[in-house]
Amino acid sequence: MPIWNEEFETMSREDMSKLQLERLKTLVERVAKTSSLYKKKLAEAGVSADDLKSLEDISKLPFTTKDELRHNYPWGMFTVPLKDVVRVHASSGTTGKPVVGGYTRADLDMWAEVMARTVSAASITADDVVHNGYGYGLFTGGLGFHIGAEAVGATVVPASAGLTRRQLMLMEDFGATVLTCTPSYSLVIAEEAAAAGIDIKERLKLRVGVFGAEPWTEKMREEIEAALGLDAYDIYGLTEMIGPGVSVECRHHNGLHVFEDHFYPEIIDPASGEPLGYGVEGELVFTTLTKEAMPIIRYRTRDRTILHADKCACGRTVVRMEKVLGRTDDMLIIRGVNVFPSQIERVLFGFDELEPQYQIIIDRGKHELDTVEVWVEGADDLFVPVETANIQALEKKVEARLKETLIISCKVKLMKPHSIERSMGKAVRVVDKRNLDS
Ligand code: DLL
Repeated sequence: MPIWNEEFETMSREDMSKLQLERLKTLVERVAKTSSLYKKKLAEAGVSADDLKSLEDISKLPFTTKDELRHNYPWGMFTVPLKDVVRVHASSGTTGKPVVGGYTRADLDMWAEVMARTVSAASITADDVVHNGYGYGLFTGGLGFHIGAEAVGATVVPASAGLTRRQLMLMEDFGATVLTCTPSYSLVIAEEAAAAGIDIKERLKLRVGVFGAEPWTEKMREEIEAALGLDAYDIYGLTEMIGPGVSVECRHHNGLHVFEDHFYPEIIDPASGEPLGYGVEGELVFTTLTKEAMPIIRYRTRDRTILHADKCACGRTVVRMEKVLGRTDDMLIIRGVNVFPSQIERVLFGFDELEPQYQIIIDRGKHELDTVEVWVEGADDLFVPVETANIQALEKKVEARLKETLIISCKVKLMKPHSIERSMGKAVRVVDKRNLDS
C-alpha cells in the first residue's frame, strides 16, 4: 500500500528529532508573543525557546489542561485574529462548556494532509467509495474524514450519523467499499441489517472500516469484522489537537502511527508528571508543532497508552501508540475502591454468551452506599426460549468473575438483545447517577 508522504512518514529518527526541535523552538517563540496564557505560563516556569537545547528539554515546558481550555472558552486559546480563523469545531462534553478548536487556512491544509496519510494507511485509494457515517457538524469526525478521503481522490458519501436503514440502502446502492464511523455505531448498523434480514456480506461490498473516537477492544474488532465482513482499522484523535488525523493503524494492526512531525507525543506518569520512556504505560501528552490558530503545548489528554519507536513492517518509522487502554480520569471510586470501566469490559468480553453492549449504572442507595449494576446484553439463543434458571446462573457467574477482578460486588442484569440504548456517535458506557448535578 502506498505511503502518502514518504518524506515525513519514513524519516530517520535523527532527522525527525531535528525537525521536531526546530518546530518546537519556533512554536515557543511564537506563543510567547501571541498568547497571553502561554506568555504567563512560560514566564512562571522561567523558560524560553533558548532553553530548548534538545528534545528532552520539552519537560521544562509547562503542561496544558482541559480546564485551562474551558476557562479560555470560546476564543481565548487562539493566537491569531479571529478574521484569520476560517473554521471552528467543538467537542460535545457531557458537562459544562465544550472544548473549541480553531483552524486557519494553513491548519485546514495540514488537516487534509494528515487525514490523507490516515486514509492511505488504512489502504483507501481513489478507487474507493467511502461511506462516511461520522457526524457532520461541530464534531470533527465527519468533516475530518471528508477532507482526507477527498484528498486521496476517493468518492465520498457524506452520510453523517443516524437513519440507519437509509445508510444501509445508500451503502448498497452506491457500492460503498469503506465505512467510517464510531465502532459502536458500526455494530448498530450490523444489528439493523440483521433485523431487516439484509446479509451485509452478500449485498454490500465493504472491505475496510476506519473506526475511532471512543475506546474499543480487540474483542469488539473481531465482532465488527465478522459482522460486516471488513478489515477494521483504529483511528485516534482529539479536537484539542485537530480532530481525527493524529494517529492511525496500518494494515499490520500493531499500534497507531502518530504523525509526529505535527503532533509531538510524550508519555508521562499521571501522578508525578515525570516523562516515561518508550514501552511504559502512562498518560499521553501532545504538543502541536505546526498549528497556527490554536497551538497547544504539552496537552494532558488523560488517555492511557504505551509508545513504541521501532520501525513498522509497513516502512513507516514514526512512533506508534498502542490502542488506548483507558483514561486516567474515567476511574470510578465505588465504596472507596478504584474501578476502571475497562476492567468490567474485559470481564464481560470473556464470556462468549454475552454481546459487546453494556452499561454500568452507579447509584447511591440507602445509607449512602454506592450500588453498581452492570447491564449487559446476552446472545439471542439465551432468550429463545427464555430459560430463567440459565439466565440467573449466568448472571451469578458473571457477578462472581467481576467480584474476583474488582473486589467489590456488582449486580449483573442480563438484557435481551437490542435492549440497551444505542448511540449514533460515541457510546454511553457509564451512567453515574451519584453526581448528575455536577
Ligand atoms: O473523537 C476525534 C475523532 C473523530 C477521532 C473521529 C477518531 C475518529 P473528541 O470528540 O475531542 O475528538 O474526543 C477525543 O476521544 O481524548 C479519547 O479519549 C477518545 N478517542 C478518540 N479516538 C479514540 C480511539 C474525537 N481510537 C477523545 N480509541 C480522546 C480510544 C479514542 N479513544
